[in-house]
Amino acid sequence: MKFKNVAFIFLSLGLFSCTNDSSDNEEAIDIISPEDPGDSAATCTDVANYVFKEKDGLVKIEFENAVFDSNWKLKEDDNAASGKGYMVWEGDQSLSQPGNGLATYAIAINEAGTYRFVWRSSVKTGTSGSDHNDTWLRFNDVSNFFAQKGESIVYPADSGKTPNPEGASKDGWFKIYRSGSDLNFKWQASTFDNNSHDIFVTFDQAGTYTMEISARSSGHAIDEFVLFNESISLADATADTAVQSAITCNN
Ligand SMILES: [Ca+2]
Repeated sequence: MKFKNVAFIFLSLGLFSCTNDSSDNEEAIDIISPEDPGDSAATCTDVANYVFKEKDGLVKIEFENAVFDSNWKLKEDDNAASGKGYMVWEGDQSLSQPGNGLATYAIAINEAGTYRFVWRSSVKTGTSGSDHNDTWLRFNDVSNFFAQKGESIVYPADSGKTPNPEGASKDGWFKIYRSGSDLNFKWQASTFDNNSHDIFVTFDQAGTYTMEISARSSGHAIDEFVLFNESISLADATADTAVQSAITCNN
């Protein structure tokens, strides 16, 4: 009974604190999160207002948690996909022109630094691992968006930085591909044709940044993605047990 009473006191203090915050700031922040359901009466219901919160050097987001063009289709036919399912582009291919089928994610970074980007994707059209295997990605408001393999560092074409990768790149966008004959969902994000470079983003200060994706290959299916800093391994960041980022509302 004593423990229950103590818990009740803390809960009460927490609610009192939230109430004060709300009255001090008209833009009260609503929270939904698997680990912190927050006030059940104030959840973020409009995906257009989602802001994903980095915690302990990790951002982990279900790809389907964004506003999409109607040619991006939500599919629930693959049990290997997490969350509500995965998105697959069923519109025209846009192999040389990024910006079609655009979707954005607002990401709140608390711990500045360089984060590696990886997504979990699959090939849903054809039987080749080198076709229908890529989508465009851009971070246009960060201090650095680059790809690296050993000593080799490349920047998106038209970003004002060089060198640029071999293969498609334009207007600050990288073509992000997966490779290999295994077409099922797996964690991989590479750019630079036939010379797979890993993808990195540097956030030089805390703040909310915009990640953009746009359609390139039809049949490329994406389930989720992560951004993680040097404090976390790729294995830990992409583990099923890694917690999805908490979501707040931007209004
Ligand atoms: Ca998903």
